[in-house]
Amino acid sequence: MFKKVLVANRGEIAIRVMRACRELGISTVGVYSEADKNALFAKYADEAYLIGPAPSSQSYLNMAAILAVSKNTGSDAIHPGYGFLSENPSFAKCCEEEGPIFIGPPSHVIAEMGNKIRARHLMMKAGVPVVPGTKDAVDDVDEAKVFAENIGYPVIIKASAGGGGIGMKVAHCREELVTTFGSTRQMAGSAFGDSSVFIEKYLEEPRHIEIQILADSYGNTIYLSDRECSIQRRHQKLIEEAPSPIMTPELRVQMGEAAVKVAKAIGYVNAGTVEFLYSRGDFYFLEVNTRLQVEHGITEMVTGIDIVKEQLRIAWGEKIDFLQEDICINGHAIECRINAEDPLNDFAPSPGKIRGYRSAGGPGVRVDSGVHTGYTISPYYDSMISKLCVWERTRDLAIARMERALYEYVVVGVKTNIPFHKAVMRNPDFRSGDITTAFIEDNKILESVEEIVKSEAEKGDTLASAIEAKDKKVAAITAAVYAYVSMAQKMQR
Ligand code: MV4
Repeated sequence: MFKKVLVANRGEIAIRVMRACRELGISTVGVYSEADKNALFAKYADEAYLIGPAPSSQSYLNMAAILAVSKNTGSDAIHPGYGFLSENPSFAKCCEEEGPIFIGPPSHVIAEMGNKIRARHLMMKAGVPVVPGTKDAVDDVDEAKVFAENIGYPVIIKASAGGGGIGMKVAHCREELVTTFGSTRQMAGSAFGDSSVFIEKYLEEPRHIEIQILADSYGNTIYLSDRECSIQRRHQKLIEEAPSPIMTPELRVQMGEAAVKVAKAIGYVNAGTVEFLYSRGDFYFLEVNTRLQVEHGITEMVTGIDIVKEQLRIAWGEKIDFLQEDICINGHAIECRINAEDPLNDFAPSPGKIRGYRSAGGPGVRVDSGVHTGYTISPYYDSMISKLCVWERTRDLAIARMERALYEYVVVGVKTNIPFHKAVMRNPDFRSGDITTAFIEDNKILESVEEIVKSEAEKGDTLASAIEAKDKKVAAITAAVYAYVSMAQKMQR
């Protein structure tokens, strides 16, 4: 097994990867920006090095600096986590050419899946259902009109180099198509240096269901659980669950086998995710995420497989030591992403110092976090401060457990989206499993969040005045004490 792994990431995911390394007896190298000098992950690493100023372009995306640390520390491999360099084919290629081993798929797979037109071609060839759409790039607006009017509006125009919701626009009629077609191409050109776009039938209110896969270098490819990721806002997922409330044993096999077909068709190795849209009983291939995903933990909870350890073993050249039939889905897991943001102010980021912090715990609760009391959330990075995951035998029990955990979770000093999650857990549509990607817009969820925030604010008035007290030390202690005391807060229904 590797002796030393460099983790080219920050925050909770850096810690998650280092935990797996530690359990496997691998020593860890952290890299951090000036803004993260005091961050927990940099302390957690066996050794850690400054790689540049706070902006990601100069630190977490700085390939030369990261490769230099790798070389100087004698690291055998690099784990990129998610975001940053995780889906950058040039970085993976650099690693392939100069060693250390890149813990992820081969660079050509990352590149091919980054090209959505190419990905669609490969899927069609492999016999995997794709959304009805153009086979190739559409270069002029007349061609776009012909296609759209054949298949019927609404249609969606997608940049071939886009993905994850970036570089796509919907057109509901001819007039909209004409303007949108030009603007999407233009945007794609300037954002990705590739203006090619393709067009698909736009599926309204689909569900977003994805399949976690693992593939080793010996042709063994296995699907783990599916995940329902429909509760998102502007392509930022907020809540995920495994399995999807609509999943049946038959559909799981169908989608799982489609995902394995996808992986085999492209020569996939390591952990990956195949995203599908599900609408009215049918599912369609969307894209492949060639990285470890934020929400991998819920799949770990329902399968018992440690996905990060599997990534390390596969990259080291080991065979997957279990079979498809060994995988069974046990119970139900839900993840709430805890973000430092204000759900009542358009989810605006709320950076600053955490004055009091106590995360949830107890049976069936997993918290992956990179923060603590006294930690300052930097405005330079995304606002996620932790992932709260719960497991229980059934979906109803898991929802009750999540609600309980959310009431235990205390963050003082910055605004968080915890009240949003509380509102969703008691929302009747969520509870019945009736969720689509339009959930947040459709559901008057924000009114319910407002109510929760208001009633908690009344209780917290004394706290607020303490926090604002001039004596910072007194304020911090008060906040920390409050964090503990509020554990005793009764859950309101
Ligand atoms: C779509 C779609 C409807 N019809 N394609 C957004 C993210 C990217 N992976 C693909 N996306 C979509 N593609 C067709 N033909 C709706 C979305 C979409 C979406 C997908 C998954 C999760 C959330 C979403 C939110 C809005 C739109």
